[in-house]
Amino acid sequence: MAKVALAEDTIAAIATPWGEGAIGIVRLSGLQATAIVDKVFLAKNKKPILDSKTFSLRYGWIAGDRGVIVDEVVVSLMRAPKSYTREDVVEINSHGGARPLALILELVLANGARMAEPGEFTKRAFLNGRLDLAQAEAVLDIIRAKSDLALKNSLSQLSGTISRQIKSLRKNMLEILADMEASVDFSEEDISAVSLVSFQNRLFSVNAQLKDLIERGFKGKIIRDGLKVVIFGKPNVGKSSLLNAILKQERAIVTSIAGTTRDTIEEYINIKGLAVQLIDTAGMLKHRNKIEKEALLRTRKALHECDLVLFVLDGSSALTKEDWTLAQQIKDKKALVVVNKSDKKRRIKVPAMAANFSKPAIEVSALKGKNIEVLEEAIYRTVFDGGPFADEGAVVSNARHMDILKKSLMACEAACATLAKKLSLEFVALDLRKAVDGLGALTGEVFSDKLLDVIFSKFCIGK
Ligand SMILES: Nc1nc2c(ncn2[C@@H]2O[C@H](COP(=O)(O)OP(=O)(O)OP(=O)(O)O)[C@@H](O)[C@H]2O)c(=O)[nH]1
Ligand SMILES: [Mg+2]
Repeated sequence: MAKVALAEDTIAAIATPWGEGAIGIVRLSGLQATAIVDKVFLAKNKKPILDSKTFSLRYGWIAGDRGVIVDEVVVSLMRAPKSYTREDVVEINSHGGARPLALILELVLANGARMAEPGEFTKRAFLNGRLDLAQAEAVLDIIRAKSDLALKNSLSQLSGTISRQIKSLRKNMLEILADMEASVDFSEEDISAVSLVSFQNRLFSVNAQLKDLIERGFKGKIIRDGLKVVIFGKPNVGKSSLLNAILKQERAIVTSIAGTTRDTIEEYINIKGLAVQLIDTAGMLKHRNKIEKEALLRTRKALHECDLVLFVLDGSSALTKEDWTLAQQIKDKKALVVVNKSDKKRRIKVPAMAANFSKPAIEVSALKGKNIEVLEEAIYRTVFDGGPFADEGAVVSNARHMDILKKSLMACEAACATLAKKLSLEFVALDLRKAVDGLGALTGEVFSDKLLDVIFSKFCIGK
């Protein structure tokens, strides 16, 4: 990537959320950051920020026209290049109210700063080479993390784990490309069969690495967005009771009347750091009125969108035709069979249920709260069956990154197919080049203004 010259203008924005808070921050970045702040800041020790050391704090006041005090503040300075943006960054820490912050921002804008665009501080960090694109996107994922696992994954991405894997894979591909392009100058006869096999093996290895990244990316999506789990089963088997038992609160209405639950009920829980969305559904098979018709539609939609189904059976009575009909609807989904009401006399056996539906089965009592932790562990394991997350390193969790990986894999597979057809290496190289450029856009080794706009417009102003 070409070295980008530092931007000429100095940007400013309120960096803290709108509303009341203990502290609010107006942040500036750019060549004029210190000079602009000096125009509005009265330091208690009367020394200008311009002369301050980097990583220092100054106490004083922000003053507007004719020296009218706007707020009492602490100003911090981080000089280029050791700052978030690699430019001079000054942060004015004021009281966290909407008025002081707005007035301070107005003052710095009136004195030469420009209002920052969404994500412009992070964009500058990227353009100035402090972060690559995947790392810059991790900043947004950290802010939006819904669970500890998501946070951990994004922090790892920020530290460059994903970028290193992608860059090394791309370097590998560039070497293959260079060797292919060098061979293009030779006639077909001069390229030995041995070297063709070697190209083939090298491409296979690249393909395998891309596939592995994509497969692990499925976990990444769940880490990032949470696991959507639907509680499904015929009326009265204890679906709502199970929801309540997992939540440890009487959230859903439970009665002995079949068809109690109509609307889907959605709640979040945290299982070992994983965000899990639990959805209780209506269990009727046929509707008798408009409400039940809508209830059925909602159940179907939830089933379609979920990552995992808890298929609940009443363990105290024999299986019925209804159970089998519902089982048909989830045969292609990832699911756990939950044999409920284990506190009553058992009429069905857990291993037989696992065999019947070809899914793992667990026995619980929602009423007595028995075996609920075992069920939670099983839910967790459907995502992390290989063991705890810590052993797995960072996984690709960003939708843009996944899309690039999938397209790169398609291009690499096309390169393999072209090679297998014994077409000229020139054509193979053409396919491979597509994959290389795609991966470059993931980390930002290759980028366009349009791509940066798409990425950074999702950030908040001030980040
Ligand atoms: N003994 C026993 N009874 C249970 C258990 N779980 C649920 N029940 C009872 O079964 C009945 C139905 O429970 P719900 O949780 O409402 O069942 P549901 O599957 O949500 O039913 P619908 O909403 O009608 O589809 C209630 O009387 C519960 O008290 C259990 O583990 N043991
Ligand atoms: Mg219910």
